[in-house]
Amino acid sequence: MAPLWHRCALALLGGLLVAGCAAADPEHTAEPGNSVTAPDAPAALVVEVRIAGGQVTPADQRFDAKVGQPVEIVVDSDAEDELHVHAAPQHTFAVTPGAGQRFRFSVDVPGRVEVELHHADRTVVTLLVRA
Ligand SMILES: [Cu+2]
Repeated sequence: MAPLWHRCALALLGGLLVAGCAAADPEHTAEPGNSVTAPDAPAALVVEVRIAGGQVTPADQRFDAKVGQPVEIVVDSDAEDELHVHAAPQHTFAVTPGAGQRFRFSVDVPGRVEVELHHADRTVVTLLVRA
């Protein structure tokens, strides 16, 4: 009786362990939420942009970035505008009045990438993207 109980417990334990491992894998690979699967993918570059009373900050601030690095533009605005990322492919985001609007993208091609506000007619950020 004891050996039988022992075997069942082991099988149960083994089953739990296998289930645990199987469940952990897809969770892990889906974690970053983008197509970059390199284990040492760089952390997101976060840039805060403020539009208030027709004034825009920053003004053409330079940042270094890497190909595939997530870039997040966080916008506080009192006006509607259009955020335009001059990358290939380009990205256009609609800015509305409000705080903490998050626009996320990554750049696939190395080079200079200007991020503009079309209505304010300002370049807020230039990304220097390296391979
Ligand atoms: Cu533009």
